[in-house]
Amino acid sequence: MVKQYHSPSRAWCSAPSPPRSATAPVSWSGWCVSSRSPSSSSTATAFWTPRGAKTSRTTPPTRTSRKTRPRGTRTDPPTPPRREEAGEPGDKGQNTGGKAVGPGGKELQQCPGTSPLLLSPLRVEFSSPVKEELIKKQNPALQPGGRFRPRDCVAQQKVAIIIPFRNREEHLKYWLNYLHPILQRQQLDYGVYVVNQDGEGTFNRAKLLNVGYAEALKDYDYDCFVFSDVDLIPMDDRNTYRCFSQPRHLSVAVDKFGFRLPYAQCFGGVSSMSKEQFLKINGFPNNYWGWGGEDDDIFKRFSYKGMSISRPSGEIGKYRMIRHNRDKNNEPNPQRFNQIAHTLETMSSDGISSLSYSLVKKEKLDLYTRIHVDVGGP
Ligand SMILES: [Mn+2]
Repeated sequence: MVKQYHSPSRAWCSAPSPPRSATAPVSWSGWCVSSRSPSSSSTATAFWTPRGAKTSRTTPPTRTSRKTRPRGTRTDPPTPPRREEAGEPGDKGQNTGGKAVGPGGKELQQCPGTSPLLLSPLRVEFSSPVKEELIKKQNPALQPGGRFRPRDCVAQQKVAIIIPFRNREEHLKYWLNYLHPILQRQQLDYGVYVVNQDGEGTFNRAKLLNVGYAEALKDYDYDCFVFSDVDLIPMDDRNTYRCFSQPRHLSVAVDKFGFRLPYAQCFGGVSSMSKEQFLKINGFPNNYWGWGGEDDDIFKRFSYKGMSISRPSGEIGKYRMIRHNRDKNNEPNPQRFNQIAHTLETMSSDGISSLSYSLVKKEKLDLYTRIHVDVGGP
């Protein structure tokens, strides 16, 4: 089958970020690329330069060397992102449930809006693979299924982290190794769900996310959902994996895109939303088969329902992406432009309300809950 386009916007997106290593060329399989029609891509602009010191509320000690900082070349940050690093009134998903009792039989207080355990910028690298045994040893507080809750306070939110997955075991180990300590420092009551699409059929990221939402809720009364690609690691633990008064896009400054937002409507990579926000848009579309478009559909769902997207600053929202080649059976979906054009008409009928799948297996492993699902085909 001949692909109709090698979209110009894909090339446009690659421009700001020259390959960092001299290893095999990386094919473009990242999100936030080429899903929009070529005609609209010319309006895409970077939001800000990552350097903006005034974008963060505090100036914590920097652990990464100055040399690793990206060079911001743009000086046109016309649309500053909303900043809600410390909790704000009206945040959704407050954990106001029953009284919890701590180790000494004392009643626990709610955790503070900003965790005192945060380390700020972190060193992230993918040079040496990690062993699962070591990750377990380094995270002794984890409960079966990759669950955790703070020992000394009641977490503000109950967060399910959902990862769509197939054949990326090495990436998953990096993710678990980096994220578990971060999420614990963020004092979240959380669980990690890896949703594996069984079989060799065309990949369907958004449907896997819907499945993760549904299956996580069978385990626990989660009120916040973070949807993350397996190859994205945050470089600053102030980028909290929790929910806000608006749906949030967390991966705003990825190394692969030159630490900049590829375009203003970008919603790919890592995002968070409360249960209420998710239900307001009827969850995610189930019929985006193959690569691309589903994240733009989700963005449009939120705007049609009158919600705006919140984002951390470009400094706090930095990420590293694990380099990889394009996956098999995840070719660009040629129908995506047409599909995105009809989100308004389809969103009420296609979503969590119409989700159907067959659960093959659900395993509570030491570091995460693994869901095996047959999502069918186009
Ligand atoms: Mn990727």
